[in-house]
Amino acid sequence: MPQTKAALPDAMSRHPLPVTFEEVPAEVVARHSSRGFCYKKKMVRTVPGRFSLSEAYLKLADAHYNFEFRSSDVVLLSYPKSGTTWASELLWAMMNIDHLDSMEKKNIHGRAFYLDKDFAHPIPEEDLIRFRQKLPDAKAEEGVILQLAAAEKGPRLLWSHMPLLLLNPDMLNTCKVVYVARNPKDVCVSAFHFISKLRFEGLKVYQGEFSDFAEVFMDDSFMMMPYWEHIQQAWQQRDHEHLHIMFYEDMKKDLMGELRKLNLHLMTGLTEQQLRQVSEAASFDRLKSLEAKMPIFKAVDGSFFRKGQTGDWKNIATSELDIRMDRWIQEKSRMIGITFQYS
Ligand code: PAP
Repeated sequence: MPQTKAALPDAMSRHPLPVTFEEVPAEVVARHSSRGFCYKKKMVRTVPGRFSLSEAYLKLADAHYNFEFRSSDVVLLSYPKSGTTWASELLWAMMNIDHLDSMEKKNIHGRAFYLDKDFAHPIPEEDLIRFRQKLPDAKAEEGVILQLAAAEKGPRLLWSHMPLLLLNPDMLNTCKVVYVARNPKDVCVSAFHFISKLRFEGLKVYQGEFSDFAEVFMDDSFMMMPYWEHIQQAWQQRDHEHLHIMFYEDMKKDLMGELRKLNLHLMTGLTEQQLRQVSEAASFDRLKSLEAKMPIFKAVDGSFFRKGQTGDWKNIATSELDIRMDRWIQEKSRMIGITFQYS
Protein backbone atom coordinates (compact mmCIF):
# COMPACT_ATOMS: atom_id res chain seq x y z
CA MET A 1 0.00 0.00 0.00
CA PRO A 2 1.55 3.36 -0.91
CA GLN A 3 1.72 5.85 1.95
CA THR A 4 0.77 9.38 1.10
CA LYS A 5 3.16 11.25 3.37
CA ALA A 6 6.35 10.48 5.22
CA ALA A 7 6.28 10.97 8.99
CA LEU A 8 8.11 14.24 9.60
CA PRO A 9 8.90 15.83 12.95
CA ASP A 10 6.34 18.33 14.18
CA ALA A 11 7.23 22.00 14.57
CA MET A 12 7.59 21.77 18.37
CA SER A 13 10.35 19.16 18.27
CA ARG A 14 12.46 20.85 15.58
CA HIS A 15 15.98 22.00 16.37
CA PRO A 16 17.31 25.24 14.92
CA LEU A 17 20.49 24.74 12.85
CA PRO A 18 23.55 25.53 14.99
CA VAL A 19 25.32 27.35 12.11
CA THR A 20 24.79 29.93 9.41
CA PHE A 21 26.24 29.69 5.89
CA GLU A 22 28.45 31.79 3.68
CA GLU A 23 29.61 31.30 0.13
CA VAL A 24 33.08 29.76 -0.10
CA PRO A 25 35.30 32.79 -0.90
CA ALA A 26 36.27 33.33 -4.53
CA GLU A 27 40.00 33.10 -3.70
CA VAL A 28 39.50 29.57 -2.30
CA VAL A 29 37.56 28.50 -5.41
CA ALA A 30 40.27 30.09 -7.61
CA ARG A 31 42.96 28.16 -5.70
CA HIS A 32 41.10 24.91 -6.34
CA SER A 33 40.49 25.75 -10.02
CA SER A 34 44.18 26.51 -10.55
CA ARG A 35 44.91 22.99 -9.32
CA GLY A 36 42.45 21.19 -11.57
CA PHE A 37 38.98 21.39 -10.02
CA CYS A 38 36.02 22.32 -12.14
CA TYR A 39 33.02 23.30 -10.04
CA LYS A 40 29.63 23.37 -11.71
CA LYS A 41 27.82 24.37 -8.52
CA LYS A 42 28.45 26.95 -5.85
CA MET A 43 29.98 25.80 -2.59
CA VAL A 44 28.90 27.13 0.77
CA ARG A 45 30.49 26.65 4.17
CA THR A 46 29.27 26.77 7.73
CA VAL A 47 29.94 29.57 10.17
CA PRO A 48 31.40 28.46 12.52
CA GLY A 49 33.18 25.27 11.41
CA ARG A 50 34.04 26.05 7.74
CA PHE A 51 32.39 22.76 6.64
CA SER A 52 32.10 23.03 2.86
CA LEU A 53 29.00 21.72 1.15
CA SER A 54 27.26 22.06 -2.16
CA GLU A 55 24.76 24.90 -2.38
CA ALA A 56 22.04 22.26 -2.92
CA TYR A 57 22.34 21.43 0.78
CA LEU A 58 20.83 24.77 1.83
CA LYS A 59 17.31 23.89 0.70
CA LEU A 60 17.35 20.68 2.73
CA ALA A 61 19.54 21.74 5.64
CA ASP A 62 16.67 22.07 8.09
CA ALA A 63 14.98 18.79 7.05
CA HIS A 64 18.31 16.93 7.13
CA TYR A 65 19.27 18.36 10.52
CA ASN A 66 15.87 17.46 11.93
CA PHE A 67 15.72 13.96 10.50
CA GLU A 68 14.23 11.86 13.30
CA PHE A 69 16.17 8.83 14.44
CA ARG A 70 14.60 5.88 16.25
CA SER A 71 16.00 3.56 18.91
CA SER A 72 16.03 0.65 16.42
CA ASP A 73 18.21 2.55 13.89
CA VAL A 74 21.87 1.94 13.22
CA VAL A 75 23.66 5.02 11.90
CA LEU A 76 27.01 4.89 10.15
CA LEU A 77 29.06 8.08 9.97
CA SER A 78 32.37 8.81 8.29
CA TYR A 79 34.45 11.30 6.43
CA PRO A 80 34.18 10.35 2.69
CA LYS A 81 36.50 7.61 1.34
CA SER A 82 37.08 6.12 4.79
CA GLY A 83 35.52 2.71 4.09
CA THR A 84 31.87 3.66 4.48
CA THR A 85 30.57 1.29 1.81
CA TRP A 86 32.48 -1.63 3.31
CA ALA A 87 31.27 -0.79 6.82
CA SER A 88 27.70 -0.30 5.63
CA GLU A 89 27.71 -3.71 3.94
CA LEU A 90 29.08 -5.28 7.13
CA LEU A 91 26.47 -3.57 9.30
CA TRP A 92 23.68 -4.46 6.91
CA ALA A 93 24.80 -8.09 6.85
CA MET A 94 24.91 -8.18 10.66
CA MET A 95 21.40 -6.72 10.87
CA ASN A 96 20.09 -9.06 8.14
CA ILE A 97 22.02 -12.25 8.72
CA ASP A 98 19.13 -14.42 7.47
CA HIS A 99 18.79 -12.46 4.21
CA LEU A 100 22.32 -12.26 2.89
CA ASP A 101 21.09 -13.36 -0.54
CA SER A 102 19.45 -9.89 -0.90
CA MET A 103 22.93 -8.46 -1.46
CA GLU A 104 22.88 -10.11 -4.88
CA LYS A 105 19.61 -8.43 -5.82
CA LYS A 106 20.01 -4.80 -4.76
CA ASN A 107 23.07 -2.69 -4.11
CA ILE A 108 23.55 -1.02 -0.73
CA HIS A 109 21.69 2.12 -1.84
CA GLY A 110 18.57 -0.03 -2.25
CA ARG A 111 18.96 -1.65 1.19
CA ALA A 112 20.08 1.28 3.34
CA PHE A 113 19.62 5.05 3.28
CA TYR A 114 22.35 7.51 2.42
CA LEU A 115 20.91 10.57 4.14
CA ASP A 116 23.04 13.12 2.23
CA LYS A 117 22.20 11.73 -1.18
CA ASP A 118 19.53 14.36 -1.91
CA PHE A 119 22.15 17.09 -2.09
CA ALA A 120 25.37 15.16 -2.71
CA HIS A 121 24.40 13.65 -6.08
CA PRO A 122 21.70 13.96 -8.71
CA ILE A 123 19.02 11.52 -7.49
CA PRO A 124 19.12 8.32 -9.59
CA GLU A 125 15.98 7.37 -11.53
CA GLU A 126 15.49 4.15 -9.50
CA ASP A 127 15.21 6.19 -6.29
CA LEU A 128 12.70 8.53 -7.91
CA ILE A 129 10.59 5.58 -9.08
CA ARG A 130 10.62 4.08 -5.59
CA PHE A 131 9.71 7.49 -4.15
CA ARG A 132 6.76 8.04 -6.50
CA GLN A 133 5.43 4.53 -5.85
CA LYS A 134 5.76 4.66 -2.09
CA LEU A 135 4.91 8.32 -1.43
CA PRO A 136 2.76 9.52 -4.34
CA ASP A 137 1.74 12.75 -2.60
CA ALA A 138 5.17 13.75 -1.33
CA LYS A 139 7.31 16.43 -2.98
CA ALA A 140 10.73 15.41 -4.32
CA GLU A 141 12.21 18.84 -3.53
CA GLU A 142 11.65 18.12 0.18
CA GLY A 143 14.14 15.27 -0.08
CA VAL A 144 13.59 11.97 -1.87
CA ILE A 145 15.88 9.87 0.30
CA LEU A 146 15.04 11.76 3.50
CA GLN A 147 11.34 11.08 3.00
CA LEU A 148 11.85 7.48 1.89
CA ALA A 149 13.95 6.87 5.00
CA ALA A 150 11.34 8.57 7.22
CA ALA A 151 8.65 6.31 5.74
CA GLU A 152 10.63 3.10 6.29
CA LYS A 153 9.40 1.02 9.23
CA GLY A 154 12.81 -0.34 10.15
CA PRO A 155 15.06 -1.40 11.70
CA ARG A 156 16.88 1.02 9.41
CA LEU A 157 20.52 1.31 8.44
CA LEU A 158 21.27 4.95 7.69
CA TRP A 159 24.54 6.53 6.74
CA SER A 160 25.92 10.03 6.39
CA HIS A 161 29.18 11.82 5.67
CA MET A 162 28.06 14.88 7.63
CA PRO A 163 30.00 15.92 10.74
CA LEU A 164 28.23 15.49 14.08
CA LEU A 165 27.71 19.26 14.20
CA LEU A 166 25.24 18.95 11.30
CA LEU A 167 23.28 15.95 12.52
CA ASN A 168 20.23 15.93 14.77
CA PRO A 169 21.54 16.52 18.33
CA ASP A 170 19.12 13.81 19.58
CA MET A 171 20.72 11.13 17.38
CA LEU A 172 23.45 9.92 19.75
CA ASN A 173 21.08 9.57 22.67
CA THR A 174 18.51 7.75 20.54
CA CYS A 175 20.24 5.02 18.54
CA LYS A 176 23.44 3.08 17.91
CA VAL A 177 26.05 4.99 15.93
CA VAL A 178 29.22 3.68 14.29
CA TYR A 179 31.92 6.09 13.09
CA VAL A 180 34.59 4.85 10.66
CA ALA A 181 37.87 6.72 10.36
CA ARG A 182 40.75 6.21 7.91
CA ASN A 183 44.21 7.74 7.82
CA PRO A 184 44.34 11.02 5.87
CA LYS A 185 47.01 9.86 3.41
CA ASP A 186 44.90 6.98 2.11
CA VAL A 187 41.72 9.06 2.24
CA CYS A 188 43.51 11.62 0.05
CA VAL A 189 44.62 8.98 -2.48
CA SER A 190 41.21 7.34 -2.56
CA ALA A 191 39.48 10.72 -2.97
CA PHE A 192 41.87 11.66 -5.79
CA HIS A 193 41.05 8.52 -7.78
CA PHE A 194 37.35 8.79 -7.08
CA ILE A 195 37.05 12.48 -7.95
CA SER A 196 39.22 12.05 -11.06
CA LYS A 197 36.72 9.45 -12.32
CA LEU A 198 33.66 11.44 -11.27
CA ARG A 199 31.45 13.20 -13.80
CA PHE A 200 28.90 15.81 -12.92
CA GLU A 201 26.37 16.64 -15.62
CA GLY A 202 28.69 14.80 -18.01
CA LEU A 203 31.78 16.84 -17.13
CA LYS A 204 34.82 15.70 -15.19
CA VAL A 205 35.01 17.23 -11.73
CA TYR A 206 38.81 17.02 -11.47
CA GLN A 207 41.48 17.06 -14.13
CA GLY A 208 44.80 17.53 -12.43
CA GLU A 209 47.82 15.77 -10.98
CA PHE A 210 47.87 13.98 -7.65
CA SER A 211 50.35 16.50 -6.19
CA ASP A 212 47.92 19.36 -6.93
CA PHE A 213 45.02 17.40 -5.50
CA ALA A 214 46.99 16.72 -2.30
CA GLU A 215 47.70 20.45 -1.91
CA VAL A 216 43.97 21.20 -2.07
CA PHE A 217 43.37 18.36 0.40
CA MET A 218 45.85 19.89 2.86
CA ASP A 219 44.16 23.25 2.36
CA ASP A 220 41.28 21.50 4.16
CA SER A 221 38.75 23.48 2.17
CA PHE A 222 37.09 21.26 -0.40
CA MET A 223 33.73 19.54 -0.19
CA MET A 224 32.98 18.00 3.25
CA MET A 225 36.20 19.38 4.69
CA PRO A 226 37.80 20.06 7.12
CA TYR A 227 38.78 16.43 7.56
CA TRP A 228 40.27 16.83 11.06
CA GLU A 229 37.35 18.58 12.67
CA HIS A 230 35.04 15.90 11.23
CA ILE A 231 36.98 13.23 13.10
CA GLN A 232 37.51 15.41 16.14
CA GLN A 233 33.77 15.85 16.67
CA ALA A 234 33.29 12.08 16.82
CA TRP A 235 36.45 11.52 18.86
CA GLN A 236 35.23 13.95 21.51
CA GLN A 237 32.17 11.71 21.93
CA ARG A 238 34.13 8.43 22.01
CA ASP A 239 32.97 7.60 25.55
CA HIS A 240 29.30 7.94 24.64
CA GLU A 241 27.70 4.52 25.18
CA HIS A 242 25.91 4.66 21.81
CA LEU A 243 29.00 5.51 19.76
CA HIS A 244 31.51 2.99 18.46
CA ILE A 245 34.56 4.26 16.56
CA MET A 246 36.25 1.90 14.14
CA PHE A 247 39.40 2.41 12.06
CA TYR A 248 39.72 1.21 8.47
CA GLU A 249 43.28 0.06 9.17
CA ASP A 250 42.07 -2.15 12.05
CA MET A 251 39.34 -3.58 9.82
CA LYS A 252 42.01 -4.50 7.27
CA LYS A 253 44.27 -6.09 9.91
CA ASP A 254 41.76 -8.00 11.98
CA LEU A 255 38.24 -7.84 10.62
CA MET A 256 36.93 -10.62 12.87
CA GLY A 257 38.19 -8.71 15.92
CA GLU A 258 36.36 -5.59 14.74
CA LEU A 259 33.19 -7.57 13.98
CA ARG A 260 33.21 -9.01 17.50
CA LYS A 261 33.32 -5.46 18.90
CA LEU A 262 30.48 -4.44 16.59
CA ASN A 263 28.50 -7.49 17.65
CA LEU A 264 28.70 -6.28 21.27
CA HIS A 265 27.96 -2.66 20.38
CA LEU A 266 24.92 -3.50 18.26
CA MET A 267 23.87 -6.34 20.57
CA THR A 268 23.31 -8.52 17.50
CA GLY A 269 24.33 -11.71 19.29
CA LEU A 270 25.84 -13.35 16.20
CA THR A 271 27.91 -16.51 16.47
CA GLU A 272 31.53 -16.74 15.29
CA GLN A 273 30.35 -18.62 12.23
CA GLN A 274 27.81 -15.91 11.43
CA LEU A 275 30.44 -13.20 11.85
CA ARG A 276 32.63 -15.09 9.40
CA GLN A 277 29.68 -15.17 6.98
CA VAL A 278 29.32 -11.40 7.40
CA SER A 279 33.00 -10.81 6.70
CA GLU A 280 32.87 -12.95 3.55
CA ALA A 281 29.63 -11.40 2.33
CA ALA A 282 31.25 -7.93 2.40
CA SER A 283 34.75 -8.87 1.24
CA PHE A 284 36.41 -6.57 -1.26
CA ASP A 285 36.37 -9.20 -4.02
CA ARG A 286 32.72 -10.05 -3.41
CA LEU A 287 31.59 -6.42 -3.45
CA LYS A 288 33.65 -5.73 -6.56
CA SER A 289 32.11 -8.71 -8.34
CA LEU A 290 28.59 -7.62 -7.37
CA GLU A 291 29.35 -4.11 -8.61
CA ALA A 292 29.90 -5.52 -12.09
CA LYS A 293 26.18 -6.41 -12.12
CA MET A 294 24.89 -3.28 -10.35
CA PRO A 295 27.12 -0.19 -10.29
CA ILE A 296 26.80 1.79 -7.11
CA PHE A 297 27.88 5.13 -8.57
CA LYS A 298 26.83 5.54 -12.17
CA ALA A 299 28.60 8.93 -12.30
CA VAL A 300 31.99 7.24 -11.79
CA ASP A 301 33.97 5.96 -14.78
CA GLY A 302 35.12 2.48 -13.76
CA SER A 303 34.98 0.58 -10.52
CA PHE A 304 34.11 2.14 -7.19
CA PHE A 305 36.01 -0.66 -5.44
CA ARG A 306 39.52 0.39 -6.40
CA LYS A 307 42.28 -1.23 -4.31
CA GLY A 308 40.92 -1.46 -0.79
CA GLN A 309 44.35 -1.32 0.84
CA THR A 310 46.20 0.54 3.53
CA GLY A 311 49.36 2.41 2.52
CA ASP A 312 48.59 3.14 -1.14
CA TRP A 313 49.87 6.68 -0.50
CA LYS A 314 53.46 5.51 -0.75
CA ASN A 315 52.82 4.29 -4.33
CA ILE A 316 51.85 7.73 -5.54
CA ALA A 317 53.30 10.51 -3.31
CA THR A 318 56.77 11.94 -3.92
CA SER A 319 59.09 12.12 -0.89
CA GLU A 320 58.73 15.90 -0.92
CA LEU A 321 54.93 15.65 -0.74
CA ASP A 322 55.24 12.99 1.95
CA ILE A 323 57.28 15.36 4.13
CA ARG A 324 54.72 18.13 3.67
CA MET A 325 51.85 15.80 4.46
CA ASP A 326 53.63 14.46 7.56
CA ARG A 327 54.07 18.00 8.83
CA TRP A 328 50.39 18.73 8.25
CA ILE A 329 49.36 15.52 9.98
CA GLN A 330 51.64 16.16 12.95
CA GLU A 331 50.26 19.63 13.50
CA LYS A 332 46.61 18.61 13.12
CA SER A 333 46.60 15.24 14.86
CA ARG A 334 48.13 16.83 17.96
CA MET A 335 44.98 18.93 18.24
CA ILE A 336 42.82 15.77 18.34
CA GLY A 337 45.08 13.23 20.00
CA ILE A 338 44.68 10.47 17.40
CA THR A 339 47.54 8.54 15.87
CA PHE A 340 46.65 6.76 12.64
CA GLN A 341 48.25 3.67 11.17
CA TYR A 342 49.71 4.10 7.69
CA SER A 343 50.66 0.56 6.74
P1 PAP B 1 32.45 7.04 -0.21
O1 PAP B 1 32.97 8.25 0.49
O2 PAP B 1 32.29 7.28 -1.69
O3 PAP B 1 31.26 6.47 0.47
P2 PAP B 1 33.93 4.92 1.00
O4 PAP B 1 33.09 3.72 0.82
O5 PAP B 1 33.93 5.60 2.32
O6 PAP B 1 33.64 5.96 -0.15
O7 PAP B 1 35.45 4.53 0.71
C1 PAP B 1 35.86 3.94 -0.47
C2 PAP B 1 37.14 3.19 -0.18
O8 PAP B 1 36.83 1.99 0.56
C3 PAP B 1 37.85 2.74 -1.46
O9 PAP B 1 39.24 2.77 -1.12
P3 PAP B 1 40.41 2.82 -2.21
O10 PAP B 1 40.09 3.93 -3.16
O11 PAP B 1 41.64 3.11 -1.41
O12 PAP B 1 40.44 1.49 -2.86
C4 PAP B 1 37.31 1.32 -1.60
O13 PAP B 1 38.08 0.49 -2.44
C5 PAP B 1 37.38 0.87 -0.14
N1 PAP B 1 36.57 -0.34 0.10
C6 PAP B 1 35.31 -0.58 -0.27
N2 PAP B 1 34.94 -1.82 0.07
C7 PAP B 1 36.00 -2.39 0.68
C8 PAP B 1 36.23 -3.68 1.26
N3 PAP B 1 35.32 -4.62 1.27
N4 PAP B 1 37.46 -3.90 1.81
C9 PAP B 1 38.39 -2.94 1.82
N5 PAP B 1 38.23 -1.70 1.29
C10 PAP B 1 37.04 -1.42 0.71
